[in-house]
Amino acid sequence: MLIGLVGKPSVGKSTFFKAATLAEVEIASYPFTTIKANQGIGYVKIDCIDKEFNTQCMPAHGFCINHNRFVPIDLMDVAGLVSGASEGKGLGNKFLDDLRQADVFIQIVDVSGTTDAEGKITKGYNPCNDVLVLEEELNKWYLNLLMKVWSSFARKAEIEGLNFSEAVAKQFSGLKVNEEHVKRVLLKLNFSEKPSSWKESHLIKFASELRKESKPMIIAANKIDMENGKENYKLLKEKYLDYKIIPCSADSELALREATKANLIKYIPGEKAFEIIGNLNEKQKEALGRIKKDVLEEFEEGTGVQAVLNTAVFNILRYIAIFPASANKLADSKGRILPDCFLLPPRSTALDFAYALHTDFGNNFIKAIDARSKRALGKAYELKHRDALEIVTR
Ligand SMILES: Nc1nc2c(ncn2[C@@H]2O[C@H](COP(=O)(O)OP(=O)(O)O)[C@@H](O)[C@H]2O)c(=O)[nH]1
Ligand SMILES: [Mg+2]
Repeated sequence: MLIGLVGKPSVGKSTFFKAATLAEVEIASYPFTTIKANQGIGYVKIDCIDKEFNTQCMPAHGFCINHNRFVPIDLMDVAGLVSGASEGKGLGNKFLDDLRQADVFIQIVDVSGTTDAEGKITKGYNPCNDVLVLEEELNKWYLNLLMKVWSSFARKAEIEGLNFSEAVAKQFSGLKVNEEHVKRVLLKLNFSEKPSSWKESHLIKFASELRKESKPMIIAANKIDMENGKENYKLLKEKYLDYKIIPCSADSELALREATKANLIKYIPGEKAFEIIGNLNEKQKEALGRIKKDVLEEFEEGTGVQAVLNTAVFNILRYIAIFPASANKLADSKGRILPDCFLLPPRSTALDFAYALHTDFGNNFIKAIDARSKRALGKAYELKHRDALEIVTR
């Protein structure tokens, strides 16, 4: 799964990215994955199941602090988008190309109102604008791609009697569009015309709905620590009722993670407090004090960075975390306890999980066993968040 950070220049995308991926150890432990310069590993946080089994897990990927399990996800920092990107302005198409593979977008918005539409310093800017501009650019991008192929594509699909949703999903699989997305869009739009006779107005609606389905978005109301932050956050919330909007201070999260790394404080990402364990100089004391008072104690979700990632994965994409585990043995062949945790799409089954573990496990599936209840489960069993299962094969 890939999460794309989007937004105009200077809103704090790179700061968010750096804060969320600040654990170089992790990158080193993935020697065979090629991570592009602007891609890194962030984490979603879940209650680890090790506590229920009275043990301490040893993650092969990610980490666990006080039974808070941090499960890796791929994060991408994208160059700033400005109005006109879909026509090639700014980094234009390069920017959009990067976004193809994302499953969900985090739009970073600067709620301080101190950066204009192009990311230059200003005062009293209304950040509500930025959301509109971004939506428009993304819609145009989808529309351009649709227009290029539409007339011949729609006719061909009709003549050959193809399943329309399947054909569209195939045509746009590069954008991670799947059949479900297309079906939901068609249901919603309920056009009476055949696709081959759709007019531009139909295509415009279709493109924007398909964009919303295949690239859902959450908004990080960043720089909430600055003057006017709260007011502008309120404006955003009032205007965009359909979006999940989370107050955020990427800068504060970065400072907290850096202080943690330097052994100055103990801080678990997402928490509302930290403990001082090192010798702080006056400047550090002052900075951390400000973060404590203006951010951590002020907002329900602390700095918001962890909440944004968790909400994107578990509430927007509705993914679930599944642990491979057997009732009698929680360790793998190397003696590591509960080393793995998989993130799977909603409505995944026991068989899907088997395939996620290994193709052979899928092909030779006999049953799954719930590590908690020791009950046997069939192929079609629908997985629940934090299930712990063993797959029994032939
Ligand atoms: N006060 C404050 N400043 C921030 C925050 N996040 C980022 N910044 C600052 O905003 C500026 C632009 O950040 P950057 O991450 O480079 O933005 P990008 O162009 O979107 O990648 C930098 O000076 C950051 O230090 C925040 O949460 N609070
Ligand atoms: Mg940047």
